Amino acid sequence: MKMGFRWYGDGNDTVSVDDIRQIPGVETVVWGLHHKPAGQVWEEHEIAAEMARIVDISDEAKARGVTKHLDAEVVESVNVHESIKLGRTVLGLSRDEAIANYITTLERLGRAGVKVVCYNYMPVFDWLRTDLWHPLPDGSTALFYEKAVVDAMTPESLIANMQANGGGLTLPGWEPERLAGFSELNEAYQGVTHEDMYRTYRYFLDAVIPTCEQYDLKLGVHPDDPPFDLFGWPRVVSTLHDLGTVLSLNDSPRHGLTLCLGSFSANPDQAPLAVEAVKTHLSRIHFTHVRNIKHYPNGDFIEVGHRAAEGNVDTVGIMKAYADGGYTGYVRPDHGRHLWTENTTNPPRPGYGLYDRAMGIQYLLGVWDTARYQG
Ligand code: DNO
Repeated sequence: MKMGFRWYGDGNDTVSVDDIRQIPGVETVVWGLHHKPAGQVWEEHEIAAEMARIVDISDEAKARGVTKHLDAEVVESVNVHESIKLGRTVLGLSRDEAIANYITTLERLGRAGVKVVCYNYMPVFDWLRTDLWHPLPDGSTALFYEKAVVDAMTPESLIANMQANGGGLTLPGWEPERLAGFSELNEAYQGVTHEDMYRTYRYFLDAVIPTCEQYDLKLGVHPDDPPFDLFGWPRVVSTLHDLGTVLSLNDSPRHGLTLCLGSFSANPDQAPLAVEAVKTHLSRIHFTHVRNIKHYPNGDFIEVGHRAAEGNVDTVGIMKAYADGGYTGYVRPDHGRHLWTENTTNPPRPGYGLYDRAMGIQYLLGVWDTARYQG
């Protein structure tokens, strides 16, 4: 198992690579080119420059005696263009052009030494919360999903809300280019069924998996967040059953999961199945996000610290299942709360504060080490 930490890049994150290096146990920086719209090819020089920022130790750090190297083997995410999910030309790009561009990006990432590429297959937009800075009594803040707000809102008002909440930083999955084409997309998704989405998904996998075989790359799909349909658009990577269906679309071991147990568990019916999801699909889990959320009876949920007792996700059972199964993929903590000085002087990217994720890692590694030690 290799522990990672997500980083959005210089000038795009309040955390630095040197901060990440200080966290015990972290070996991998999970990165992306966040300015690239879905469908566009990633340039070789951009890939090389970003990877160098992660892997290289600055002269100043070298002078301090730093020797710990971080690697850049995991990319999150290379976003899938809507034309691929819809199976037709949309936003000015045809499905086959978008797939050709995706393949070029995969080839370049593979040649540069990347091992795992995370992506999602959600229609129109990525993750969704109603309050990115929900205050908790102890002074911390956290991402919050209020069901009644979503039920009462139009997709347009939700978009405006997420953009206003981003603290000036573009949120991944909520890129202006993606949202600019919103009406066209909304129209294009009318009448699209879950079966249609699985059909286009199989077509996509059949096209890209040979490149993964060639370049020793693994693809990991991230579950829908939240894991249920929104505004009538079909989400197909939501439940334990869906994970089985998705994996059956292509038998190559290169096609696997980025199993985010927080997203998966946002559905209260599925949360108790999180450990089973790990055990069932262990050999196809290339990357995993382990975090905790707390459900409220009215359908709301809030993100909490990683400790199992804080919420409804059995983070102990999950890490033990990985350890007992001899998991060799990548792990990262996820979200948690915004704490301490972060909330007042240096607001992080929503869900990506330094402290709760760093503490979360120590908790996850504690369970892992204990399970491995006890054999
Ligand atoms: C949110 C993240 C997602 C995730 C993508 C993967 O914080 O978990 O944006 O990176 O869905 O494609």
